[in-house]
Amino acid sequence: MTSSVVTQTKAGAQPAVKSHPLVTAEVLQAYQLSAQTDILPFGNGHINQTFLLKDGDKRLILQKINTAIFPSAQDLVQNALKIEQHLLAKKQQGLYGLEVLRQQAKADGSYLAGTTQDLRALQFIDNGSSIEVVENPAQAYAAALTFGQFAAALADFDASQLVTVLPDFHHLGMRFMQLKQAISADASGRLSQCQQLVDYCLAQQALVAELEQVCAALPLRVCHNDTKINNMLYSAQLQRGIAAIDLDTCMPGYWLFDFGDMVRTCCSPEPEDSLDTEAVRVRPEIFKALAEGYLKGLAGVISKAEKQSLLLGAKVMCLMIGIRFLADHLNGDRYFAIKRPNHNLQRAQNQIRLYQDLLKQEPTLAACFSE
Ligand code: ADP
Ligand code: GN1
Ligand code: MG
Repeated sequence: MTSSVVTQTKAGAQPAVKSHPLVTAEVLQAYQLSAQTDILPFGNGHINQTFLLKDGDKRLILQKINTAIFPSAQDLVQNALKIEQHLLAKKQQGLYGLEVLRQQAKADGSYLAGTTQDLRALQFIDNGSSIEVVENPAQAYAAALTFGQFAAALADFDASQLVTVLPDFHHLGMRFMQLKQAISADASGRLSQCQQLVDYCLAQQALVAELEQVCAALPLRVCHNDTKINNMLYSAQLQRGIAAIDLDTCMPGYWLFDFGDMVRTCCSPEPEDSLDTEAVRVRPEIFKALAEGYLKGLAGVISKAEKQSLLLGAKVMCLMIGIRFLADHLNGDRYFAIKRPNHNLQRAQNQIRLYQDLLKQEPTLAACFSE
């Protein structure tokens, strides 16, 4: 079993440097940081590039937004500011106990920096820890409670204020279409290497209709849409959640997606790219703790139909990310950052294995939602 990787956000995992091609003197100055600032590559995100900036006691998170994926950095910041304002108001009324992720303005009051205006800063949330693998049910409960409380606080937020930055992000039918396009193009000549996995995925398309039918009866909600375990922060000793972070994908959706992504990233004892696929499985005690934590966070807000849809969300999210990794492998790794050859294929194999174990355990896991 792989032990969890803790990124104590007080210190970066990689050595600090004093200069970086992206973090120029102008950028530091714009955010009122000195030329002595330490720059540390930070976190394990697949899309954006994240740095921790340390200037004496001052700390900021700086991110280069991947504009190949998020074409408008401005839209991301505007969405995040609206969510921030809503959560801060809730906090003031004593209705939200978590830290609020806050965008950091530059000295001139605007938010974006850099020659291509794709850098943005976030206030550093102190004493937070993020992990890659959940170790026990208490950690799973805390993560799900955090995302549940975040969703509950946004239940009365007017989602039409948000720009849909990634249309059809969790549209399973569209993800199958993208996989089929990648198969037809076979742009990197990799199809023959993974034909079996491709065939298996294509045989799962019945889930598209099932999902559409279930969603038709559910309310549209403001969703986080990327509730993987490293997109929340724990307290230093991992006893409780302190914040939901990485709000770039906050858009209208269904809560089953957010629950599903938690199952996807918490239930396995292995990280999503582990090569030990034999060890990839759904730990039922973690699943149960996620269900309890999420339902607690959403108590009084979540409907019976939504509650009954959560297990489907787990299947959909494991399958969907498997398909996305596989399509990206076939396309030549154009979307998700990779650290080794065949990384996306390995991620796909891992996540499909998790999906298969979910199918196997479905009847017993369903008991978590029966009252
Ligand atoms: P990406 O979009 O690339 O996934 P994230 O916004 O998730 O980037 O940030 C990457 C990591 O940086 C997180 O997993 C977390 O460990 C850390 N992090 C991000 N924002 C903050 C913050 N405001 N305070 C403390 N740590 C943060
Ligand atoms: C990406 O940015 P990050 O690493 O938090 C991706 C998610 C995937 C996840 C898989 C905008 O999340 O949808 O589920 O990788 N984000 C985007 O680990 O595509
Ligand atoms: Mg992230």
